[in-house]
Amino acid sequence: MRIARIRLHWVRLPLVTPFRTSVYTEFDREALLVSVHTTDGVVGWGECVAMAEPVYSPEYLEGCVRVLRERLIPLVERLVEVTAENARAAFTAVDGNPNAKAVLEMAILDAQLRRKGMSLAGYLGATRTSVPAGVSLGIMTRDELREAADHFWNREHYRRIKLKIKPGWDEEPVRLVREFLGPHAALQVDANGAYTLDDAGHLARLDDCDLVMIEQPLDADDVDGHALLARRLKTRICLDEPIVSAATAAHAIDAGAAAIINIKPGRVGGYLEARDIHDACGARGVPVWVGGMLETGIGRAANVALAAMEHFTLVGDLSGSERFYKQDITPPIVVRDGHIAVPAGPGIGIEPDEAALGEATERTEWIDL
Ligand code: OSB
Ligand code: MG
Repeated sequence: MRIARIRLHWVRLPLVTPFRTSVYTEFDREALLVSVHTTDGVVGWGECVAMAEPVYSPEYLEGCVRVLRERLIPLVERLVEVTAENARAAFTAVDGNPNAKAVLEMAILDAQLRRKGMSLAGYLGATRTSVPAGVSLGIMTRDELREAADHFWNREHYRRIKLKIKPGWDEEPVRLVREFLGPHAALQVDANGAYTLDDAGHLARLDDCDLVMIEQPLDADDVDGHALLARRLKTRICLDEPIVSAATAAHAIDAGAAAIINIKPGRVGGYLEARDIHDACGARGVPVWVGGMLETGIGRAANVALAAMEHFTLVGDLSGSERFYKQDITPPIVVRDGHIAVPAGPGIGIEPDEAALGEATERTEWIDL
């Protein structure tokens, strides 16, 4: 496969409601889509999930653009045969920057699979034909929370609810939603690193709420702290931010810091590394789930394919398009009976809707190879 041109698309999608975590509030999703155009006329799509500002990880959108333009695209240009596997190997010459690597690897992989007529799920060896939907609810008022829980649980039949928590917004909303949903609903929380080890006693108060997990209670750097905290909690700890590779996942598990791993392809440098983390966790008997980054239909479709793999036994942050967007840039991802169908078409199995993409696009840039 050879690539003739690559196009960067800056898009902005207003969120149906602001999304608030312990560290930031998002009103619009600013995303970067990358399309690779092969010499034989195939187009592959990727979505960069870095945020506009470095709030969740050190990467941010314009930094990704610069790394893509100046480092990663030139590396692809030098490949004799362009494949996702070869691009991944070439990208090791660049330190860090997983979101930038992931979007280009994804677009190349999509083109490569479309040329072969193979689906991403098929390529990953995934066998499920649908995956359960899960929703991540930001920090909001009690009334809004009750309404959101009612909407996603009772009306949309989502299979799992995740609450963003922080000091001052933890035990009360968790008990409120637990009571509202009943004892058997899959409920979990994500602190995005908002606590310290001194909060262990306080966090132990959540132990009787039967949470599926607590995600990233402590700072991303503090793997040792999570291992200590794990001994003081009954609730299982899941790591998100610090897991950047199969090696870091294995280390965190072996150190007793994580009983569960959240896999986000962007955070780990692409779907190939995501697959390796899945395999490493599976070998250790550690369940995994697919995390979300407020993806458009492009990123969500690919994440649904990933979630169809064997060891993704916990429900992911996989919601329908309408959870975040009034108008997605693809035909909408739909939740039916609490599940999302795994795309069966070639590549990621979905393409942007031209009119919707045009509407959301602020500018584009062509790069000739
Ligand atoms: O920690 O999982 C997180 C969004 C942005 C940054 C970090 C996180 C999230 C989410 C989004 O929780 C969930 C989703 O996309 O459905
Ligand atoms: Mg998280």
